[in-house]
Amino acid sequence: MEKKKSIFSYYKPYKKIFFADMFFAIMASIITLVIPLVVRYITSTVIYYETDEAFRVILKLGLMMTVLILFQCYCNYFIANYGHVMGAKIEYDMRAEIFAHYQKLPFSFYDNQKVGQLLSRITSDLFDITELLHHGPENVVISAMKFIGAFVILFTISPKLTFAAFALIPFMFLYAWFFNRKMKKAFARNRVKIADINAQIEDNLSGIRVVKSFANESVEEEKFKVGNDGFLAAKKDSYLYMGGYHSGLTAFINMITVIVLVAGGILITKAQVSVTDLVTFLLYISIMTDPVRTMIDFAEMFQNGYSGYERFQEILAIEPDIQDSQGSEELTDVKGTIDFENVSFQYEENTEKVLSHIDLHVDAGEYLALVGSSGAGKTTLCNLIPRFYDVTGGSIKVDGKDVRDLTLKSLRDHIGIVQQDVYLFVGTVYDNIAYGRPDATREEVIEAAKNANAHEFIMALPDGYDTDIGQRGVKLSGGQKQRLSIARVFLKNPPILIFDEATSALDNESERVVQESLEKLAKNRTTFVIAHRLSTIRNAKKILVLTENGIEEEGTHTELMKKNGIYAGLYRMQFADEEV
Ligand code: DGT
Ligand code: MG
Repeated sequence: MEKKKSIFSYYKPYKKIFFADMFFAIMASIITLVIPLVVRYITSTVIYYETDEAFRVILKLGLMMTVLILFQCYCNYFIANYGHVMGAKIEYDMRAEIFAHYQKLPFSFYDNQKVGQLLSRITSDLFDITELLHHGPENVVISAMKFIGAFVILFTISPKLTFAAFALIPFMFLYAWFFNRKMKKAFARNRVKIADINAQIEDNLSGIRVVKSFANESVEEEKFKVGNDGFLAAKKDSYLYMGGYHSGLTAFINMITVIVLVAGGILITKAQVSVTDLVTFLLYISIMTDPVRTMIDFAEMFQNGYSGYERFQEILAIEPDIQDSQGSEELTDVKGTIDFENVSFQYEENTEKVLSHIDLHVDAGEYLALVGSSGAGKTTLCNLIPRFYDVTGGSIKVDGKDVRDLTLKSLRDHIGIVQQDVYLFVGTVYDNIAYGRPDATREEVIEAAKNANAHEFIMALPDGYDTDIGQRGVKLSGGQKQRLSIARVFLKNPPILIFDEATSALDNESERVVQESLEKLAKNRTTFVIAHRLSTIRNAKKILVLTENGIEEEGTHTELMKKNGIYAGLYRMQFADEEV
């Protein structure tokens, strides 16, 4: 992947709009500077013309100013419309880039991240960045033009009065800088507080069923009050500084007016400036004080935008550690033999190994069951085959080829997994099954649902296959969700299958039906089945017993029962449970 991109590179596709934006910004500020000069020309020169002549000239000037103002209006319109659109387009590009990057990052990345924070990278951080990218250059140009322009024009009229007019500017700047910083810090605290509140609300609403089952509504309200109080306190703080900032700046501007009036008045009495000069100065006051405010805002915008950009780059700089290696080949014509050769695995450095020295050969088309106590590493072992994680020692081979030498897409296209925690997307039943193979026909989708013993319950839903299942499938039962996720894999129809507790949420009757279709589907496919209910795997050709020490027992049900070891113990225990 390319190294850190410069922030300017995002302007590249929009160079034309960018320069047009700058051009119109310059034009708009020039017109702002020119209008008072026209006024000055009228009050100093034109009014002394002959009446008719003066009338003509004033009308002409009025017309010219109207044209200028119309043009300025267009300039401002261009900046506000196309400038913002450019910002939005840059935001679009950046958002697409970071979203695509999220898709590439491996499981291990997401294990240690909070979804809320990753979300804010895409939303609020990007907004800050594009505000800076769009308004930043334009604000700098406009402010510099106005400030310097006003200074130069006034200085040529009267250096003394210019000094008086600009005397307060440094103090105004310091004052604005101080209050703005305080204010923005307070606003930043607000954002943190509101983020806390949002997180709390999200947590509460997702767990609302638990809250109610414990009748803990008042406890939740108490917890919420703490966050809500914190937010109120932070807001009060920010309004304190906001009040100081705005009222102070207005006072400064008014004070500058007073100073100009006083100094101008004195200079008029000494005949060093004219009334026209004084009027001109008064007209320029807002033009020269505006940039102070704008530049202070810009400093703030720059800070937010740039730190947002750095966070954005931080994410983009994370190389997905699981990606296609150089010269990786496509997996085609899959037979389905799988070999674990001395495989070891740990999730993170300096943690205990979850798997160590696993050796395992699975023939193509073999039906293999994995049993073992909770936490033994069954799910982990299966996750290594499609490279959700890479082994930390040894290697895994599919059809004799190391999985790390195959393209991820072709590898995963040939493996179907029903995961232990079912995840369904927002949408309809149909969409969720079709996710297994987006180009499938409706008949194929229904066929898959029938095989997963889901067709009947789907038809009983209000809109059948087009029923909306709610967020994460809340409108379905646990077993119904599981059957949809099985149907999804039936539809995908891959040569290698992994069922991780796929039927654990089903009643005996549905389990038997799904089990039958599973076994039908498993014919001629390499299949891994993880099951706690040992009755479901009695037919497996090979049963592996996984413990902390690795694979401790291996054989068919009959062999393992005869051996009278761990498996036999587990089996008898369940059998005894079922007797009761
Ligand atoms: P189960 O589903 O309860 O029957 O248990 P298994 O056998 O499927 O266990 P498994 O593979 O999910 O977990 C094995 C160990 O690895 C267990 O001590 C928890 C740990 N583990 C699982 N997933 C992660 C993970 O994403 N990150 C870290 N650091 N550890 C994990
Ligand atoms: Mg598991």
